[in-house]
Amino acid sequence: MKFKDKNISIIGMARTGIAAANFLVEQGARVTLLDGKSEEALSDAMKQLVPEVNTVFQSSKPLPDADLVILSPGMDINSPDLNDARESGTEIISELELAYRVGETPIIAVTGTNGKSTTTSLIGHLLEQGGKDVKVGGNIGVPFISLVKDQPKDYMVLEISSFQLEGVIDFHSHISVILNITPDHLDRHKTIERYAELKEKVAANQTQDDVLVLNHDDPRVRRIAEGKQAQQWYFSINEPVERGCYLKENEVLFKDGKKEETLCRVSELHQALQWQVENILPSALVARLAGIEAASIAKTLQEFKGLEHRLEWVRSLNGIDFINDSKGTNIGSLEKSLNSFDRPVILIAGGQDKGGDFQSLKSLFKKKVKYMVLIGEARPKIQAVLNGSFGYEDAENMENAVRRAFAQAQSGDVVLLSPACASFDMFRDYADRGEQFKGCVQSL
Ligand code: UMA
Repeated sequence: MKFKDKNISIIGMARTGIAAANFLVEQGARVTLLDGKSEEALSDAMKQLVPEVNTVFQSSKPLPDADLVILSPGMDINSPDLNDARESGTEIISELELAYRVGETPIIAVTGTNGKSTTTSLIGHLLEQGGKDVKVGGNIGVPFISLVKDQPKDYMVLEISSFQLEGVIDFHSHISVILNITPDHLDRHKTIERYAELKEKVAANQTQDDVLVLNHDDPRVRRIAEGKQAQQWYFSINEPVERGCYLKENEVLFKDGKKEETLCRVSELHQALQWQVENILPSALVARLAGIEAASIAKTLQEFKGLEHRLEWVRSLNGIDFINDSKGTNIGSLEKSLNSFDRPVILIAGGQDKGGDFQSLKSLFKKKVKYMVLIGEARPKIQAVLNGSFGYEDAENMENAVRRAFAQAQSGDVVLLSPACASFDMFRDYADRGEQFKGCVQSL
């Protein structure tokens, strides 16, 4: 056991840190789990730990005797708390790297700014329904390390974030998918260039036996192909590609360089998926490359209903559709969601700002949005962009936001919660925000 008797400091006592700590104790390591929060605030989290884990509160500084430091995604690798460990040459890795070093099953890694969760789930589902033995996890909510004990035969399908990629060294996936790159998490990564570099790391260690799936329509993603050894496949909603999946009128087509094959018709899909064709293309492509038959892909796609909190239809009332897109936490996501509708939108947006540039959405707002209800800390920033040119009002909680949006809507309109911000100023997380929205909509 390579971790036996090693002193390991893990930062972050939430899902990732707890799973990593319990795993490493089982491997015979001496584990210290640290968190900046107080013991009182973490009392529930502590109940999930095996007794051998040593805990330290109100500190994110690894112990001086650590042989290895493991970071939860929420811990910035550039934090000054890691300076001593860095200076003493202690290895600092993310939980993603740790789990990679332990696991043996080939990995399918999905990253990008938007659509990761839908694509990851859909790939997992397509593979499973096609007869493969897979597990699905990562940033989607199930730490990778919690999956390695009982490994599937065929694939680990992982959603990967830029936070997790900060701390990888050897991480290698058999199939890497990069969906899109638009500004996000700039409060942590500072520049879009740094953010894009991190996303690119998902393909850095791939060899010619591996596969790299890229979005042909996104110039930032297309550039990643340069100098990569992996076999390159593309997806596009705009034009045919030689090797990959693309949209032609109503059909999703697969081409392997020679012949074309129809995988599904968009009109036969669930409404939520019709709004997300961009995610269907890479999912179907990966499934096909993993050996799943076209007929099986078509059948599974027709049955898939999309994910909760991602363009999720909640209810129709007086001809108004209410859509929960709480998982949309950045500008690119809001842009995609607004473009899904050809009906007037009453938009509920705002929350904790992540450094997004709302100015870039101004012309899209004019085209698509009839009225806006603003929530959360980002309100002044969004108001400054709207600059009185646009109908909007503030709401101090979700109930008021939903009531105000409903009051402005008419039959044929869409009330869309797509915040383009993080949720933590008003809610536990995006799921809590989405649940509250749905609850308020149901009680109208
Ligand atoms: N902490 C410190 N010191 C710090 C920073 C954080 O002690 O400097 C502590 C906090 O006090 C807290 C803990 O770390 O107690 C939180 O760690 P965490 O945020 O990594 O929480 P986890 O529950 O382990 O969730 C993480 C991912 N969180 C983030 O990336 C912020 C989850 O992604 C992921 O689902 C989970 O691991 C399992 O893999 C969430 C997310 O928002 C959904 N991801 C971002 C996104 O999708 O945009 C990247």
